[in-house]
This record gives sequence, C-alpha cells and structure tokens, in this order.
Amino acid sequence: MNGCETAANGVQANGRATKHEKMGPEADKMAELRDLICHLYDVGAVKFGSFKLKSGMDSPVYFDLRVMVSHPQLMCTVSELLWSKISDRRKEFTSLCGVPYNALPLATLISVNHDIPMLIRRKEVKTYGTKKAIEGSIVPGAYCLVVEDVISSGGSILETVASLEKEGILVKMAVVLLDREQGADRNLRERGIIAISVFNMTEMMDILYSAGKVTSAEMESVQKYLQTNASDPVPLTLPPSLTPSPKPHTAYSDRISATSHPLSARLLSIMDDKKTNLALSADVQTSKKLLELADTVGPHICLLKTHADIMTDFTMETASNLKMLAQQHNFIVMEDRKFGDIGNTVKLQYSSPALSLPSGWAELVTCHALPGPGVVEGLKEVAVEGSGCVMVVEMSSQGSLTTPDYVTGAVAMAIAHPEFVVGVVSRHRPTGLPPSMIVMTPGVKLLQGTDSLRQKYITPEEAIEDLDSDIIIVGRGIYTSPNTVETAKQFKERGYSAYLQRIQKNGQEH
Ligand code: 5BU
Repeated sequence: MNGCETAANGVQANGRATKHEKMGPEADKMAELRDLICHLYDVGAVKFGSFKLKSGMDSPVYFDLRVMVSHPQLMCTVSELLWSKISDRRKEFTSLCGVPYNALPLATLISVNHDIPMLIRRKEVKTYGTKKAIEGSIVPGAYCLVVEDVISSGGSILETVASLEKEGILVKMAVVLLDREQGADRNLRERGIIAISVFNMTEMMDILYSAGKVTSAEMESVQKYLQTNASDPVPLTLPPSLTPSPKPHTAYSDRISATSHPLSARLLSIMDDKKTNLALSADVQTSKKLLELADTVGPHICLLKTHADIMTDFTMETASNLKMLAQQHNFIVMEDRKFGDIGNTVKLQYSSPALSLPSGWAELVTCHALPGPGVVEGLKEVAVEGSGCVMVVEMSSQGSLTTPDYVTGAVAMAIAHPEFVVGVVSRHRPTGLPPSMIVMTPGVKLLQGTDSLRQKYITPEEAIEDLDSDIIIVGRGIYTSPNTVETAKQFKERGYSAYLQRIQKNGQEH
C-alpha cells in the first residue's frame, strides 16, 4: 500500500473509489473537488485581500500552495487528482518533471505511486561538477509531462520546458492544479503545449462561495479581476531559448543571427553571397578527378561532399589540395563518412590516419543518429576546433527504415548539441527543427526517378520549395554529365530560384 491510498478524497493511488462510491462519477468528482478546495482554504493555501504579484499586478486573491507540505494527506489528494487528469494519456510521456520548487513534492508523489521516471530541473545551475540543469536519466526525443501547482501566464512552465528542450527532451503536455485564467492556456498552446488543470479560479470561487467561505464582496472583486485579466492577460516573459526565432522559410542571411555554430553561419552566408544552395557530391575515385571537379564546379557550389573511403589514391596531399580549392572558391567540405558506432569507436575512426580528418581538410562530417548521443559526444571529443557534424535523420533510398518517430528522436538529438551539430540530412525539413539548423537533401536530379539500386530522386523544386530543405546534394546528376560545369549551373539556377520562390511565397523580403 502506498502513502496516498489513505487520502481523504475519492480517488486512490490504485484507482479505486472510496467514500463517494455510491454517488455516481460526476457527483463524486464534484464532491472531491469541493472537499479539496475547502480543505485548501482551511489550511491557508487560499487568501483574500490585496496582494502584489510577481508580475507587478495587484490581485484580490493569493495562493500559497507551499503550505501543503505540512499536510501530507492533502498533498496525496492533490497528487492523485492531478494523476486522474492525465492517467488515460500515460502512453504519451515517458517521464515527468515538476516545476521547481512548489510542484516537486507533487511530481515525486505521482512518480513513486505510478512508477513514472522523474526528472528534476535545477533552478540554479551549478558552476562546478556536471553543471546540469536537468537531473535524471535523459532520453533525447522522449516526451516529458510537466507538473505545476498554479499557472497564471505559463511563464514558469515555459522556463522548465526550455531547460528540458535544451537536453532534447520534448514537452507537449502539462498538468496543473489551478489555472488562474490569466492567459497561460493560450501562451502554452501557442508553443504546442496543452495545459490540463484540475480546476480554475471561477470554479474555485463558486465552490468557496457556496460553502460560505467567501463573502459576496470578495466574490465580486475576484470576478472583476478576472474580467480585467481576460482583456489584459499577465505579461509573459519568455526564457531566451523560447523567444521567437526566424522561421526556416526566411532568407538564408536572416537566419545567420540565429545560429549557434560558426560553421552554420558561414555556410548560410556563402549560400547568400554566391547565390547557391547546391552541394556537389563528388563521388569519384581518383584524386585527379576530385580536384578537377572541385576546381571547375567550385565557383557554383556552397559545399562539396566527399566519400574519401571510395577513393583509390586518397592521401594527405589530396586532402590539403582540396582544402586550398575550398578556400579559393569559398565552399565548405563535408566528408560523408556517416559515423554510426558507439562513441568510443567513432572517436577512434575520426582520429584514424586513413581519413586524415585531424588535418582539418573536411570541416563537416556526417553521422547517423542511431547510436544515440554518444556518437556526437565521441566525435566532438576529437574533432578539429571549429568543425562540426551533420546528422542523417532520414535517407533518400526506397525502403529506408527511418520512421517518423526515429526522425523526431534524431532531430531532438541534433537540437541538443547546437555547439557541434550544424544541420541534418533529410528529405524534408523536419517539424521542430530550428532555423539555425541547415537541412541538406540528397537524391536530387533535374527529373524525378530512381536508380537501379533504389536511390529515389526528386527535383530541386520539390526539395527546396515543397519540402523546405535548404541545400540540394547532387552527385551523378552532375559528375556523369558531359558538361559538368554547365549542368552544375543549371542545378544552381533551379535550386536558388526554388528558394527565392519559397521565401517570396511566405511573404518575406529577400
Ligand atoms: P547521387 O549520385 O546524386 O545519387 O548521390 C547522392 C550522394 O548522397 C551519395 O554520395 C550518397 O552516398 C549520398 N546520400 C544519399 O544519396 N542518400 C542519403 O540518404 C544519404 C546520403 Br544520408
């Protein structure tokens, strides 16, 4: 038996009803709510008078739910009522996190009584040790339920959401005891979060009034206050990570300020300066061919992608010559090695002399998301200063096993490492990817089609205009052409026009 099974309300931790059993579910719920609200009033958790709130506003009513910690049975009742509001949505989250500090005991009770892993958000991040803002087992891409006692603007919930999102943890739902009806619902909804409350201020006042706990004057002043709030909600101060950032369809140049990696900023500014969103996939097998392509097609591309491991004569000399050409024609080199092992192995692979990566010839490398965050952490440990990686979240080949859930998890992992991950390889711009992250799309040709080994091709317009990608990656479409430079120019033209079309369609000035 857990501590909450003796709660004075009709809901037990094991879901069985107690004293209101014979009253029918609706009457039962109302009676529980009435008992609870009166109990909260009796212990001094609800006060009437004139109070100055954190937002600077004057309020005729004040909630101090901290007093609950002195009333364990009341805490059990509240935690079980919160749970009863979201228990049927249990599959939609894998952990829960209380907004510090008031909701911590409530979250703990729900976690213990219903066996749900808990995360703790630190309000003050330590300056030593792990410096973590979130404690507990972090699974990027997993959903977390936020628990709170009272909401007014929703700002405190959003602060907790910002800390969780920094770790790649997603939030779409919050459960709260009391909604003060001061704009939180709308503010949270606008950021994709649903707030489910046990009761709101109007319901609470009705109950207290009919129980004879408040006077009609007190009732009137709260009603008036609520009406003012409806037209003039509590101002919301957003944490920095949740302040609106430019949308992905804005001009490349306008996204530069949102980037957190110098390479993303450089890539976006190359694209803007050279008016190209074309990346050449130079999948040739000799150094001579690679350097020839880099020199001739270089002026028309923003990025050159290599597969050093398919080459017969790749040496440090090839690498340094390529680096020189990249500087001369102003493009970035990305080695498409698709690191996909555990952290320790990718660390050794990156450092291996065979690829010469430690010489810094390729500022970007690709990696798979499959191994989890260790792959990024391993690469980051040995990567050359200033370099970064691009994470493959979705592949272009027919029958690829990437599912929508995989993409969501991979994107969360990419977002959680903005100091190293510059962007993603994907067919389309995945939902939730911030504009600071660059999307690169392979499998592009001038016409749709497939190759004999299931590579699926879309056109530059489909990739950029319809699927909101940023960069088209083209291999055989260019290097097998009899006139590589002219063909590259054609891709450049079509890719960039599609981009201009997209930003124009979205009403943005270029
Ligand atoms: P193509 O010749 O344009 O089909 O070459 C596409 C290049 O992009 C090639 O180097 C692939 O290894 C690379 N690629 C891809 O085609 N599809 C993917 O999903 C990923 C990379 Br990730």
